[in-house]
Formats: sequence, structure tokens, C-alpha cells
Amino acid sequence: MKIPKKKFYITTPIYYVNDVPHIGHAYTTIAADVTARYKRLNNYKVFFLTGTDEHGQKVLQAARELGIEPQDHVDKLHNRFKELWARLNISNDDFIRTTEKRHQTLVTHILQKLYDRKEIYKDSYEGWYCTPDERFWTEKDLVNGNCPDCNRKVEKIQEHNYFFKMGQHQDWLKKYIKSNNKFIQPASRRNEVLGFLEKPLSDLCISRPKERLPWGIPLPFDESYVTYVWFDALINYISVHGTLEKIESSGFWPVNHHLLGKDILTTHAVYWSTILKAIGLDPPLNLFAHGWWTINGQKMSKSVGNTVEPNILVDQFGVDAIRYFLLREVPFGLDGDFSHKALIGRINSDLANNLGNLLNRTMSMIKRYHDQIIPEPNSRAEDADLKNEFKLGIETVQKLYGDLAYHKILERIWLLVDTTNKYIDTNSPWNLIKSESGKQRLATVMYNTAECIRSISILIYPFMPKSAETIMEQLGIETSIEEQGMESLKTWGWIKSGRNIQPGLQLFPRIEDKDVEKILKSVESLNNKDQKPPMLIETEGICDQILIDEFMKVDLRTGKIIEAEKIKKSKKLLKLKVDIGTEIRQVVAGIAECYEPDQLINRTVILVANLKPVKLMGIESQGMLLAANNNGQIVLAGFDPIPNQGIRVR
Ligand code: ME8
Repeated sequence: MKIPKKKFYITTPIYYVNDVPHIGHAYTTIAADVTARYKRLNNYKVFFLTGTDEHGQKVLQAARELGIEPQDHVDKLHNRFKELWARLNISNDDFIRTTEKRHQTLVTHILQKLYDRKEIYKDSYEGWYCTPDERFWTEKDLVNGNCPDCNRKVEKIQEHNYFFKMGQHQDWLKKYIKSNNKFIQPASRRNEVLGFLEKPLSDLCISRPKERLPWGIPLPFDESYVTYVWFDALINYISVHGTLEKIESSGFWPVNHHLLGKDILTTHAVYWSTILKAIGLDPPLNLFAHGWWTINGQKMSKSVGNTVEPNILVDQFGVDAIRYFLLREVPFGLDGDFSHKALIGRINSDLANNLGNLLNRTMSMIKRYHDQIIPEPNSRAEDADLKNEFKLGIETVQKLYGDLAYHKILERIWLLVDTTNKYIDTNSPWNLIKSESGKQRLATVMYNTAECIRSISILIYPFMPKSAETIMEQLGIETSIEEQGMESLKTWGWIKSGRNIQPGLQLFPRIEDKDVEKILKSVESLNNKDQKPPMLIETEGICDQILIDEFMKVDLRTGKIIEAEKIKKSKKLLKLKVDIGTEIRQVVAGIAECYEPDQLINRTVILVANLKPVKLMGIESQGMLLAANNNGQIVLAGFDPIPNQGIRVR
């Protein structure tokens, strides 16, 4: 009989869809991916969830500024996260969006259930409201009259709202935290939450009047309100599993780890745990609040223009180097300062010199001494110390996963890399080859080295999946890493003799000193380049390759501008009429800062003719003009000589 797999559930926060994804978001998501992959190696059935938080004031405001519907706005924006996760090799099992029906249905159901059970009530409320954070504060919470979280101005608001009876769960929550050491990690953060719970816990305002904020999930019992964005967002962790009944029977609740940054620990530890208590679900088994990445000691922010863009890092250094660096450099739970120099240092020392060099020298020795074939060991009893070192190392790594101590796990794995390099040096295969008795020993040494490298490759797989797979390919092993699993490390000697190895390219090429300055200048300037708000960002690198038929789906036509006028209240947009031979198209183009309407009449342009129409500032746009953004100067694409209208451009 097949034994059902044990289940394991891990999540990241759902990120605000409006933000441009940066290394902070990548950090949490990579950390969750590492644990998800590790658990799969241990034969667990894993559910790994990430997604986007799509309601709230900021999304509405941004969509209004662009003159588009908020739903169209989020439909576009969430892809930036999805695309980045694919690029970073994130193995999430689902991606939830709070504007999806499956999510909204459960939020509505929970609200109605709590309302029917009188856990939600209406009251008049006066408080200080921070619009960017979408949070109410009391007078005593304010710091110098500003929001205690973001230090921005707050407004005094008085209105009727709905409240969730959170305060009644305070004693239960305190007791729960105190009696479950691992519920909140690290311990310092746990103490902070306990400190917060020393003050009386007020009830949670869970509504916003629709007239002030129409973009949210309507309250089922009062349509003139929408749900507070945090009450809505937290439910994502269970809405992904369907109804409350399905969640209980799914085997994925309680969640094993909610990974999050320290910024959102209170909302998870206090709001989320008490909401779960009220609806009768168990609290999460663990909330891990990691530290904060800064850049030169400063908070990353679009307005300062200092966010570190993961795509630029990947273009320059490769995915696995980034994954490795983020988790190796700073203990999970502590703050860290990002520096490209430190990243290059780690690539050169840990990846190129230690691991890369171990693989290269082993491959070249097996090639030279054993015709590229993993030899049969002369004795399977020798080298007990080496085998013991690996056994201990693997056991320690397994224990360290319990506390998500990623940097220690990597440190411990690299001790095994050092052990293997030392084993080679001590045995000096280059001397063993010189005598007949030496050759006997050589076979054992090369076999054991290959097995060490296989073990290391499995251990690094959660952190650097592509590199681990490449190592397996070079060792000539076809069985996938997940199939080999941690189980295959229990006894020494899984690797079979007689396999043909496939030496390949260097895994981690060294970054030469002479190139460092150039690389640093290039990544730093790309990062700082005119960091623009969403939708106006240009991709700097060449996009992924596509096939010709994918390109041919874009219908590009020549067209002549026959009318052009400014749009009231818009600095950027012009309304154009473009003749494309068979019809006249109305196009709203963001070129007003670079072209006067009169200049455009009779100009021949290239129009994307099969783009779904959208509304910009309430005006329908039936196509898009091709243009280049030359350091902020928009230049329309054109022809010389000028062709007729309506011709297809390829
Ligand atoms: O808070 N260093 O979304 P968010 C480390 N939608 N981690 C960072 C970071 C940094 N500088 N910046 C961001 C929200 N993060 C809500 C969550 S969950 C139900 C709703 C990571 O887009 C870190 O995980 O502001 C942090 O908690 C999260 O991004 C905040 O993402």
C-alpha cells in the first residue's frame, strides 16, 4: 500500500501589486522556496503559496492617475511578480490574487459568519488615519503627530465603521504565544509581540466607507462599505484552499511557516491569529519574521531611487549566485545592508574558488586518470572519517532547517566542501597515479570524491537548484535530485561506478579584479537609472527569446495622424486620430511632453493595431504608437521614405 505523503504548507506575504519587486520581496520568496524544495527532498507533499495584494487606496490612486480601471491596472501589474518568480526559479504551487473570485468568496463568507455570530459590530469611530498605510491610529500611538509606522502626516477622521471583536482574544493569544516557543521566531520578535500585548488590545476596524474607498471587497451585510485591506489580504492563506470545510480536510492547515518581514509581524501575530481563533481554525505553527535589507544603511525606496532590481542582478551574476548570496550573507532574522561588492566577494570565494574549483578538479582528474568513468572503489570500508564527517554534516543541516537558519546551513555545507577539497589534497591523486599500489587507492579516492560531490549537490539544491542539476549532469546522473532525495544520503555509496561523467563549463566563473570596477559601475548605474513609477519602466536588458509566430501575433500598421489635440487635465496625454487605410483609429498617446499637436498632423507612425482597447483618462484608446524613450525624450518611430497608410510592418 502506498503511504500517503506528509503535508507541508509554507507561504510568503502577498506583495502589494503596485510596488516594483525588489530584493526585499525576492528575499522572502527565495527563503520560502528553499524550505519548500528541502521538504520535497524529504518526500513531503508541499504547498508553497505566494501572490499579490491588489485592493486598497494606493492601487486605486495609481489607476486613477493613469486613467484606467483598477482591475485592468492590477491585471497588468501582478505579472511583474509572476515573471520575476519564474526568473528566480521559484517553485510556488499556486499564486493567489486578492481580486480573484475564489478569494473574494471566502472573505465574504467569513465576514458574514462573524457578523451573524456577533463578532462584528458597527460603531462610530474617531481616529487618526494614515492614508498611505491605510491604518487608523489613536492619539497616543502617534509619534510627533505623525504615523508611527511611516512617519507621514495623518488625518483626523470621524466616521461609522464595522469592528471585529479582536480585544476579547487578548488573553488567549498571550497564553498561546507564551506556551508555544516556536510560534513566533526569532525570539526577540516574539518578545516584541508580547510587549505589544501588554497594552489593552482594541477591536479591529475592518471596514472603509465605499464613498472614500470604492476599491475593495464589499461587506456582505452592508454594501456601502468595503473590507479593510488587511482583513481581506490575510485570508489569502486559506482562501487558496477553498471553503472552510475544504481547508480542514486538505491536510495543509495549520500552515507550517508564514515567512514575512518584521514590518508585518503584528498584523500576522495579532490580527491573523485572532481572526483564525474567531472562525475556529488553529493558529499557524510558525511565523518567522526576518530582518530588513537596506542599501548603504538607507531604506530602499522608489523615490530615493535606490531599490536593487533583482532582474539586473540576475542578468549580471546569474540566478543561483543571487539566491546563495541573499541567504548566506545575513542571518535570517537580522537586518543586513546590501552591497554589490560583498556579492562579488562571495561569488569569487565561496562559489568559484571553493565549490566551483572542487567540481572542476574532480572532473578533470576522473577524466585524466579513469577515462571519464567513475571508478569502482577498491575498498568500501576505507575513509571512515570522511564518511562520518558527511553523516554529521547532513544531520546538522537537517536540524538547522527546523529554525530556518539558512546562513548556518550554508556555512555547514561549505565545511563539507572544504572537507572534500582537503580529502583530495591529503590523498594527492596526482601522486597516487604514479605507482600500482597508489592506483588501487586512487580508485577509492575518486569514487568517494564523486559521492561527496553528489551529496553536496543534493544539499545545495534547495538554494541553487540549477547549479545542483548541472553538477548531477556532469556526474552523469540521470535520476532527478528530488527522486534521489535526502533518503539517498543515509548510506554512503549511492553513486554507481562505471558511469560516464560529462565535464562541462565552469559552474561559477571567477570575476576578475580588473572587471570588478566596470561591473560595479554598470549595475549601480542600471539600478539608479531613472526609477520610474509602474507602467513607465523600460526593460533595460533584452527580453526572453520568442518564436516568430509569437511576434507575428502583433499587428503593426502604418498610419497617418490626421487629428491631434491635448487632453484636459493631463500633462502627458494627447488624443489622436490615426488613419490606417481601412479605418480611422482614436489613440491616446503619452507624448504630450515631447510633441505639440500641430507638429503631428500628417505624420506617418507605426500603430499596434490589434491591442485590446483601453480607457485612459476616460477616453478610449484603440491602439498604441511605437516610440523610443531616449532618456525621457519620447521619439516616435517613423520611416524614410514614407509609405502609404495601412501597410503591415514586420
Ligand atoms: O506588506 N527587506 O506587502 P509588501 C526585506 N501586502 N524584506 C522586504 C523588504 C526589505 N527591504 N521590503 C519588502 C505587504 N520586503 C502586504 C502583505 S500579507 C497578508 C500582506 C518583503 O509588498 C518582506 O517580506 O509591502 C515584507 O514583509 C514584505 O516584502 C512586504 O511586502
